[in-house]
Amino acid sequence: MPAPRFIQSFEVGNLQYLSRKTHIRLVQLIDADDVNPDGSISLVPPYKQPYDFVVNGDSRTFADLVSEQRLAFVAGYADTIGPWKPYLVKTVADGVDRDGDGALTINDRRVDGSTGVLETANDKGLVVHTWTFRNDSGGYGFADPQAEMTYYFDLGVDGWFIDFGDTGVAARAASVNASEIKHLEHCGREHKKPHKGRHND
Ligand SMILES: [Ca+2]
Repeated sequence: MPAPRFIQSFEVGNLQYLSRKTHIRLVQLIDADDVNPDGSISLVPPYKQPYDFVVNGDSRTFADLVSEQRLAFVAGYADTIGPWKPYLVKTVADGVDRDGDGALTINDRRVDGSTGVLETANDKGLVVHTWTFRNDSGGYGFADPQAEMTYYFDLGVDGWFIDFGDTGVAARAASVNASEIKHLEHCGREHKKPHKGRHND
């Protein structure tokens, strides 16, 4: 069985075009400039909008794409969304040194749980991959990279971008969803959610 393949883009128009040309799964990547202390998403060019929106004078931002209405729009041409992690989990910089190292970093942020984007995307039939998990770069709200990864799997993400695969495998095994993930991998994830008939060509 061939390995799963994905085509991903931070733009929209090319994915809409490809949705009429290929059965390969398409991923709408969703970027941002930064995350604000209150957990809201910071949108500053060139990380504010899909570049084809910039060119076309379309005012919609990356953050607009994760509203309930716009996730339905994305589900019309893509199988998967690939949002940056802070779109899925809200963390707040509240000045508490949670890891006790005497310094305030992103690791210390308070983890407030799901933003709801993951659940809404799933409701629209979209698979969710998020990024990027690394051993050598602190996570928002987590000092331990493996704990951060397990948290996202517990929440129900379907996949992630990771530069340290061994940690990812261990984090996945530790997730409360480990048995379900293993079952889905065994059975194939091609049609976790029914397609909506866009591949009729
Ligand atoms: Ca600290």
